[in-house]
Amino acid sequence: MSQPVQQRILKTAIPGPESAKLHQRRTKAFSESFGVTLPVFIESAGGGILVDVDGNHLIDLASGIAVTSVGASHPKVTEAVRKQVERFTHTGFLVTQYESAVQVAERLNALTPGDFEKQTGLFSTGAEAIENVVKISRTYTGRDAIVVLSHAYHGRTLLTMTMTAKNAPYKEGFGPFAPEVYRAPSPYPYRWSGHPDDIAQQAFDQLADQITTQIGAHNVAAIIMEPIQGEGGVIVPPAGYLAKVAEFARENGIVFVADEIQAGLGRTGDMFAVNHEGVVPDLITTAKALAGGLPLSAVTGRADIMSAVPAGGLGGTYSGNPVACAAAVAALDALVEEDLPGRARRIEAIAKPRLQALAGEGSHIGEVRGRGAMLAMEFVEPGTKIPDAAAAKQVANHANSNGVLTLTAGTYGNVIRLLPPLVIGEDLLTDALDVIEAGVGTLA
Ligand code: PLZ
Repeated sequence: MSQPVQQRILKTAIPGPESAKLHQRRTKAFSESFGVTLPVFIESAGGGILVDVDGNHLIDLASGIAVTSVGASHPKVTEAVRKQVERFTHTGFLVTQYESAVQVAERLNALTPGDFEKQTGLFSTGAEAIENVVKISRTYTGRDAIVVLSHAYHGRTLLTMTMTAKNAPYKEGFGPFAPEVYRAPSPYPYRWSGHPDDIAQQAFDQLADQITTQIGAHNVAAIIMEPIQGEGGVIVPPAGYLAKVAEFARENGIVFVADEIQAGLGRTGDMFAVNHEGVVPDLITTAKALAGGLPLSAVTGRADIMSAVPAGGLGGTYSGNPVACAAAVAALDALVEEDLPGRARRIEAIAKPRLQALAGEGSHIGEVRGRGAMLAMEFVEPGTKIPDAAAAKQVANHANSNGVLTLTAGTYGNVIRLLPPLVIGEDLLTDALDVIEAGVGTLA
């Protein structure tokens, strides 16, 4: 099927009657413990558009949480998937092998920063990649402790929710949590005071002090951080912070891991977010954009670390599923051939100034931040830095009901994120920004 018309079209209220009917069935049949941003049901999607069952064309500023960077139906991806499902859907890479898994590994080894020998392991979800990066780092170092940051998001499994910072809804009632996970303060330039250089130094000093005096550097297996914290509110660390941490890790035999599951693979305007700062992690986790919408995740990095676990120690029934691998080869090719990091930079060039124009004196928008197509606005009570989650919700609701799908985020729930597919057309993006501007205009 060809891509839907790349235009915002509203035929009914959002959600429309057909979506409402399906949602009623959902409410009865499907666990109510899963949230939903906008209770519409989708019939087709591609480029920057989602078409719902009422025929509305919604502009997609969510990408299914930073997944469909190449769009939800990139012709190369759908063709690769179609061909692969006709050949076979599964063998189990632990049982018998196929070339596409090797191709994905080769591509990731080449695309990730660092001119040393690299290897990759494939899994299915982001949380699984994080779980495995912990197993790998512990085996390699013979140490237990894992250091993460405040505002971090790493997943919903027992270990990864332990590593995630925010209590509700991710952790509330789900304890006891996994042991040996320690949390250092994340530098949050908007909410910390002082020059960014001082904030970087201060945050680093606190992390180093905590590791040295409370944990013992010789007990730390890995420091794991998002180079831009996504769910936490698109928090960009001050320049120099990541490099200081990477250096400290190197000096102390600690594996330095960048969780690029949300920020990686072109979204921030470079292939990896760490590249903006020239930081080379020992290991990088990827997922989301990796397979153009199919579930696939990876851990990539130094070959000696990646093969530290004895054969048989890593894997899973579906790890590196062949349909997902075929999709990933196509999606990674599209990412490079269509210069999607360049498209992300173009999105930033168009969107950031428009959003910044809405901030300023007396505004509900305290800060506009982010890189590439990973942008955000933080809402506060005017003239203060008091988080205003209601304002963010009001603007998001306005956008959603006018056919622009937006996501909220942030430890305080007061951030609106823009995570459009990198292939979104400029007219669509401009139209979406007009709607957001009108939404901000509804705030008293
Ligand atoms: N690491 C940096 O952003 C997933 C979570 C959505 P999974 N973020 C979206 C939700 O509410 O469940 C994420 C991430 C970073 C790890 C993960 C986890 O990836 O594929 O959701 O397991």
